[in-house]
Amino acid sequence: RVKTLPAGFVWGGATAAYQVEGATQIAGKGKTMWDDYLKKQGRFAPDPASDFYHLYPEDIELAKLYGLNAIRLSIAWTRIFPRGAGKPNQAGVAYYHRLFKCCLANGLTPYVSLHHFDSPQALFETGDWLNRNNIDKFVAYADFCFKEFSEVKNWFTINELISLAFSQYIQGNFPPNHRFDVTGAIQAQHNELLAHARVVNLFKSKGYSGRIGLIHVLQPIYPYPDNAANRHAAALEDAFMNRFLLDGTFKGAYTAETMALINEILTANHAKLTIEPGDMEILKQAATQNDYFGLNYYQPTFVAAYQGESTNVFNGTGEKGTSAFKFKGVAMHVKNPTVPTTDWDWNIYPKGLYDVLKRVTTEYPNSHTIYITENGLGQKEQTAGVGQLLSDDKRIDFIDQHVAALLKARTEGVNVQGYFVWSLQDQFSWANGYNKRYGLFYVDFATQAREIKKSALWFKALGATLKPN
Ligand code: BGP
Repeated sequence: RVKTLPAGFVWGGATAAYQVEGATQIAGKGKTMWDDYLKKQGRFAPDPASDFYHLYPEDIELAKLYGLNAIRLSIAWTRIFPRGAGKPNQAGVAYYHRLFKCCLANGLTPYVSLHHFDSPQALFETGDWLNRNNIDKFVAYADFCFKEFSEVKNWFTINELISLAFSQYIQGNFPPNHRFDVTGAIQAQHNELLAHARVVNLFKSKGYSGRIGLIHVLQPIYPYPDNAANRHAAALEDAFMNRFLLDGTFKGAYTAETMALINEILTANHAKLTIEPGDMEILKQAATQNDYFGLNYYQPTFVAAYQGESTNVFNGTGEKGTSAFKFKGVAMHVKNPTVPTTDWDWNIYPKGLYDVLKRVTTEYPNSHTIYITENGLGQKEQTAGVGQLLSDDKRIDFIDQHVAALLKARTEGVNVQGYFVWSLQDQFSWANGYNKRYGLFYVDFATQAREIKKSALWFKALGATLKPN
């Protein structure tokens, strides 16, 4: 399908600190909200992950060798401020300087997030994003990073605001594991938006050099079958999963139509959202100041109307067909039999990427410059053996179809400037553990040996078509 990439296109691989670094107990690092939780859960541990803390030179070398020109990284807040605030930990600061230096020396532009699901345990205990004092701490941490890491020119505040809010308070598969705590989920969305907006406003008012934005995962919600009741259910779920955050980010206001849908959900669930005086001014000020927009896309959801009690079953093991989701007064997820799914019941639907790109461009002009900051296929894989190439044709097909969809949107005027595959190398998955692999490079987690997958060769071949702008 895809034969060439546009001149100047950003062609990268994505990582997140906690999912790749390992080394969670060394060099003064503080605990995140995951350390004690994963220990107690006993399913899998955050160490060694992909031991990127030590092996980053090798992974960056591979990325360069296989045609990438950019890399998504995140800074672990607790390497810099072990308890979220206070005195910076110099060993952590030095580590990220070394890491960024290595990226730049190898021709990989670092795109760096400040928060990728890894809130400090000390702040998590006081309410995480639900405690507004923690927003002040995030702003101080961001300011420190902007000043300290001036070699970074591309920043993102928070990764996937909805995934945190939804997984923590609705689905219950991230700590603190609340289920259908609708008040928690909507308040977390609003507070995360505030945190993002305050950091953008600070970045601009202090005149830091470089670009700043945030990352949303967009999940188009389609009625299935298509009828009036299901269309309304789709509008409700869309408001909760996408529209509230897009409005807050790029309009700096929740429109009356959005709030009508949100209020319908809040009423059905006896929930409430608190907006304090001054909040909307902060969002408004930031809405026109985002330099770019990181868009993650994996899959759409097909929904039907649902008025019964809320229930959900999360497929965290890759046993096809085990997931279920029903949200009172919102929608239930249904299977569209014409759409293939992964073993984790994720719909494979490249047109959804085209649809969300068209949507944001039409409805949110302030999202003017877009990067696909995550997209990829998770599956179980086994080593092909020494000197052998691991065949991952399904992944190649998946990426190929999605890059084709984004290039189609681009020819129709959507300003997409780059694509980061999730993920650069295999890493563990937050709620699924080590057997859901996404990488261009296979990681043997026992020996930490890297192996080349066929998708890396495909990536390299396309990277070779890149001409500078
Ligand atoms: C996104 C996250 C990533 C990554 C990815 C794949 O939501 O930003 O950190 O984990 O999804 O999801 P999963 O690991 O659940 O398959």
